[in-house]
Amino acid sequence: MPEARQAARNGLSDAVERALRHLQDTQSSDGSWHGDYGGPVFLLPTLIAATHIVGAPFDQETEADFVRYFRHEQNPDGGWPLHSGGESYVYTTALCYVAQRLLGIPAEDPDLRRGRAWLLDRGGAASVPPWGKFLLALLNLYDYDGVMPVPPELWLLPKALPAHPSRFWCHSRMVYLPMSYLYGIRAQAPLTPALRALRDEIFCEPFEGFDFRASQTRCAASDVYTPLSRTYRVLNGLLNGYEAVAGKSLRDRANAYVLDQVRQEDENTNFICIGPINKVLNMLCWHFAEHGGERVAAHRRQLPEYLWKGDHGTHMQGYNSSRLWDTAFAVQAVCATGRMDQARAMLEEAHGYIERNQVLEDTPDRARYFRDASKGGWPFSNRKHGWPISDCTAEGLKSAIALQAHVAQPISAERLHDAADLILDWQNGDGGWPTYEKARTPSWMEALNPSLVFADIMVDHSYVECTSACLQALVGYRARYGDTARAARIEQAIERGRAFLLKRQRADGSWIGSWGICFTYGTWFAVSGLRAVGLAADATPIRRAAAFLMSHQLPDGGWGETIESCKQDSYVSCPDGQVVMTSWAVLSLLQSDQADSEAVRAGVAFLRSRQQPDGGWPDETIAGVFNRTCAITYDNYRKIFGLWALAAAEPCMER
Ligand code: LAN
Repeated sequence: MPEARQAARNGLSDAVERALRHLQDTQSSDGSWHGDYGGPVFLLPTLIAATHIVGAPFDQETEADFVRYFRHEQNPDGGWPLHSGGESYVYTTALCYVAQRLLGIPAEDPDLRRGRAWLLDRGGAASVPPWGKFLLALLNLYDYDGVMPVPPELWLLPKALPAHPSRFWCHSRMVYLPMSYLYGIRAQAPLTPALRALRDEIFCEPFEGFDFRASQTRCAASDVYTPLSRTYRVLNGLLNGYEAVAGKSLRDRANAYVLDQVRQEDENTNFICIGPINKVLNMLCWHFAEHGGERVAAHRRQLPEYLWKGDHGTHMQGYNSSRLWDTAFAVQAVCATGRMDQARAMLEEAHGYIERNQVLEDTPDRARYFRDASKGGWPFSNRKHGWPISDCTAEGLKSAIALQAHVAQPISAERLHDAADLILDWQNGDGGWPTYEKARTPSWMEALNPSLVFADIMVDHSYVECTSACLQALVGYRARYGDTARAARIEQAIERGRAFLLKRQRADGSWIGSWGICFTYGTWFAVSGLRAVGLAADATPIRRAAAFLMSHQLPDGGWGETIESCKQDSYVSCPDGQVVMTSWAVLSLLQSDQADSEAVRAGVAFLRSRQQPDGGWPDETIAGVFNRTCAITYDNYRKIFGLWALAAAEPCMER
């Protein structure tokens, strides 16, 4: 055996064992892995604003820990970033400033002074992007004249219109829903001395007499990623015209319609809601509609689902955990080690979590509430949340199949058939898979994105990651249940999905990722998907992918990308290798004809050099992203993908 290979091999199985044990040691009692799902900084101040309006503060200890979080996230320039570690935004600076004031920090506090100076230098509240202005209006810190109109009546338009709100990507739809109600009733907190003081602090001009209407579409350059389209500007003019003449009876009807939709979303999700923003806004709807009452209380009871107490304070997470997703990956990483017997107890527990958290029924009256089928799907977090997702369903199905022979009570074939059916139904016309729902409107509807801060929020496009995961799941399902009634549909779906992935490969051999940073993530998914559907390790697309990855390997043997890759649409390296991205790159190369290469050996050596005595890996740059601009933390990725990459490399190194 050549010396280099021998060196690479030495101790590798010990590293795998240690990583495996670390995974085992950190498994939660419910069989899943729990970790921080933070990162976005705009969530906590939104929550604090809402609880202030509702008049339901947190206990003192928690509030002090919120402040600790804000202090930790503040940038040296005084501002607050959109996501941990990012550059300062006017949006988050205004919101974090206001939230801390509401928590009782005085305006003269030196950190708040710095924050205020940064904000006022960039135009103050008038330069806050639309969602921020909306929140300020709720707090009575902005006039509704300065808020881009979101009339609830749009929900009453003919459903066949491509711009009907029911056709938006579900996350935008579910945020727009409560927003349109709150806008429709011009919901506003009563003006208190504390709020009056804030009006003097966050504006560059006196609040009284300020031309709010003219400020509607104003936004600081630091915050703009997707400028308002001309189409939206025209639409915004029309909506303002409509607002001037809107009649009471239609408004009342629209409000009642919207509130019923809000009610159904709350009930479908056990008051967790699809995401953190609509969670908070739905709670506010009930505060204003029912002046408190049982629904507000039910919302408050579920708030802890979203909170995470970390080393640097307590914050609001981007979802009510990533448990199902992480558990499905953890299972696959363990299976890659081949040490099923040794890991039997851990796998049994993990399987239990996956089994208990499959969604077993559709939501009630689902057509009326614009919901696709859910039965058989898996969510990202837990069953209580209730919204199944294409790739979470795929990863759930893959891991359930992988564990069938290793657990006492495997999930029934019926339930796996349901999952396969759902995956088949979700495939988009272009052959790819969306996140939650089959695309309901053409891609050009992105022109109606009013957020300025995010991209790709209007349409549930087809994604490389979702497509790859669904293809892998269908291939696994076909191998296990080849002769079911769906066989022909599966063949066709696989063919179309494969064509989609091939078409999305870029000239440089990479694929862009949308939910992880960035090209290493997208390329890992695409390579795994294409290999699963039958491409050979030396097929041209796989070779091109390998060449792409190898061209970005860092001198330390690792790979690392920053969120700038997502924003700029081209590879932007970190100075040093990162464990998660290195793992994705190694896992991709291992599936190519470069499995036995210096690049892989150096990647594995990098991973081993970073492994800690307990078998885990230290914290590093954020690996997750959404809507191109906002990073989100996947706490468990280091230990899961680190293990997976080492385990997958083990047999190659031993050849
Ligand atoms: C998520 C979390 C999970 C993620 C994956 C399953 C990993 C992905 O493969 C598909 C997309 C999905 C479901 C996803 C979409 C966008 C979400 C919901 C998030 C990143 C978590 C938070 C984010 C949500 C939009 C944040 C709220 C902010 C708004 C702009 C509404």
